[in-house]
Amino acid sequence: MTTMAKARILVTRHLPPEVESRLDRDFAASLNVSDRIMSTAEIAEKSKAFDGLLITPMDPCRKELIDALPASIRMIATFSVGTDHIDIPAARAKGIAVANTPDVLTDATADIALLLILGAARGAIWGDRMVRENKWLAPSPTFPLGHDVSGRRLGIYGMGRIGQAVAKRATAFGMTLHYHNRKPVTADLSHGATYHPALDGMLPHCDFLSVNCASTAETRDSINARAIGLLPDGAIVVNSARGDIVNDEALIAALKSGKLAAAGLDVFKGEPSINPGYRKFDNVFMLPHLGSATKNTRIAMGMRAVDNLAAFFKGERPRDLLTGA
Ligand code: 8YV
Repeated sequence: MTTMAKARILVTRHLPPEVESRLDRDFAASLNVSDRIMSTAEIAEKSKAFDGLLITPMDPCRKELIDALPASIRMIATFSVGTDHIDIPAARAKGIAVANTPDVLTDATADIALLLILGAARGAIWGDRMVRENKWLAPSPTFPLGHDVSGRRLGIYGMGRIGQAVAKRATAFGMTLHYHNRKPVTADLSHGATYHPALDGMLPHCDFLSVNCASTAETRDSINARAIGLLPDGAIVVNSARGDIVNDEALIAALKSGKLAAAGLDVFKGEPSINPGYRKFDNVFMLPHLGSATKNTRIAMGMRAVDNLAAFFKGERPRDLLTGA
């Protein structure tokens, strides 16, 4: 009987212990328990001794890195649903398989989108600050006041799995739903939301705008000054997708002018070094990219990435293959 050599996997970041144990058991894995950030050059250099990479969105896998990868690397599994950090056409051209981790983080991320909506509208930041900093001195019927969520209109930009899960939750708050997506989704998945084939057509209907699309050449910078200008006065923008879909300067200007009543942001262009302009606003509810950040979700993401690696190195088609025919 011959024993197949275990596939050699370079794991770029520290993953949940359950996931690392499995990687250790089933692969010849190089773990990064100290969570040291590796440069692109270091990943390329180290890759010479490996068959596959398990990366995260913090490890940009642009054409430069893909082109520098040795022929031994046959698969890149990312610990994320988002794939904007990977040049998929370059990987495909080089015959490298790519897979992501959809589904398992849908609920956790949609929960965060609702947290952003509620936190931004109801004053989670200024409210917390009043109590924490002992500024809650004279309770008043007229101060402070937030904004209603129930009965208001929510526009969902991107009606994929996460957008649909946001829609499902928002119905429980009595929100009227609108969505923009490249294609309409079936009635059972849209939760009664009205479809808008163009983003511009949806924006005037959004008391709240929730960004839930992928970051692509088409969506990047699409929530810019022009788009924000199409929102009703006093609208609230929340983003739990990718920071670069929103133009920071335009959003900050709209918060400053009062065009927007508030914002809720879990993701930022260039994170973790964010546009410092956001820090000035008490009506901007911010989180450090917590969309998928629950223990169980992160374990499930890791297991899904490992499932994809296991299938590929067994000669099977990984469930979440993005480079297939
Ligand atoms: C990150 C995400 O993967 O799935 C995505 O696209 O942005 C997140 O879930 C996570 O923060 C990386 O550790």
